[in-house]
Amino acid sequence: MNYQEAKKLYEKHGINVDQVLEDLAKVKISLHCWQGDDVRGFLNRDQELTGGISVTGNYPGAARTPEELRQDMDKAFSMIPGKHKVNLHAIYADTNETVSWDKLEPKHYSKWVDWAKANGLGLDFNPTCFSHPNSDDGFTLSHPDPEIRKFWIEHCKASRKIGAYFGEQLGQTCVTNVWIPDGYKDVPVDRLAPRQRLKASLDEIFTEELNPAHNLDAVESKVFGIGSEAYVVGSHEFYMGYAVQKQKLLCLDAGHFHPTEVISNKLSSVSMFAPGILLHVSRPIRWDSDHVVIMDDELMDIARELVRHNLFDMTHIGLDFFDASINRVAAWVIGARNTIKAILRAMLEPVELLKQVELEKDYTSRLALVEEFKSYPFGAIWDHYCEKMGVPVRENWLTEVKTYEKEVLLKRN
Ligand code: RNT
Ligand code: ZN
Repeated sequence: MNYQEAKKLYEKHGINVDQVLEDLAKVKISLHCWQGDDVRGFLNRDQELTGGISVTGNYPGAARTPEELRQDMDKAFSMIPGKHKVNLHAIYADTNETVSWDKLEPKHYSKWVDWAKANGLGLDFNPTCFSHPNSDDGFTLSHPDPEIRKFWIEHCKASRKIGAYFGEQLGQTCVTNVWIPDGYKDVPVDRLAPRQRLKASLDEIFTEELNPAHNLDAVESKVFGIGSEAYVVGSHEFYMGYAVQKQKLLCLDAGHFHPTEVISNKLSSVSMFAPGILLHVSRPIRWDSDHVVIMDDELMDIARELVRHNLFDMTHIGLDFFDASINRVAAWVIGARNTIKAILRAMLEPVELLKQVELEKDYTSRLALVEEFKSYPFGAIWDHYCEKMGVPVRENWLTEVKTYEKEVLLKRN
């Protein structure tokens, strides 16, 4: 089916396809830089990845320098429709200086800002509270030692300032997201004290008011990590409470809940009480495995929630996965294209009609229509959108990735 025919089918249900494509072009995805080099960063390249997260695979071609990482992201963006953002971690500082992580400054990231400006990109930020000797025993902001705690508090304060600098320089709000790995491998006796320390640390980090047009703070929970199987200090309840009380953005990572618990079912509730939401769109397989995002039911349900309740103004959409077993540029392209495609699919559903039949208790029609719409020709609209936005249509991008692999990536090893 061609675009015009597909468009007509949707228009029969009152869906304005031109408007949908205009709205879709405004949706920004924050592309996580850490997919490009297996979460290594540049500050301390010899340090192994810690924090209870893990990257598997040894596909050739990982970026080794900031220049290579930016080159790879440029390539990925040339295959993703729309203007987006890049999500940096503190370990991705672009500097020759040896600088302690509690002393990081905006200047250490100025080359990222130059690049973002030149490419019309926004930037988001994350303090890196792992892969460092001061996090070796599994605790950072909730550490019992005030000296260690202080180090991480200063690192997070520095990170917020870097975020504000991004926002101010780029004229686009930066979301600075705090995630820490703190927790116990085995059943703790005192579950309260670490949480009290974490709260006190966060309070100190957030003391300085920053212009919300430049920087917004987010906090990210988790249910368990490798080495923190029994207890995670920053649990969902902890951060849900914190975000509501302190009016911070709540980050929902799709891999951070029990296997049958989904973040799509949390968005409506969180939207009522938190001032904003940060999404880490990811794909857990059996655990928080951070697989590349595919077009599965949960991705569709996340997209549907955003569309049906029009949560786009309050929700910042970021990706969070790391797969080193496939071409890393392809991983970005697949995950980002799927996320955008899922949002398009959700925008092409007859939301008003569906809400109406539900209200009328016509659950037969609800089920029938939702199921029929699953095979409506969104692919034809998607192809048209890609073409209009000047990016490869369908799997044509794969040829470009293969060429890039041969000409650039394979020469790195
Ligand atoms: C870890 C969290 C966190 C990290 C990144 C690298 O479980 O999901 O968001 O993936 O900060
Ligand atoms: Zn995450």
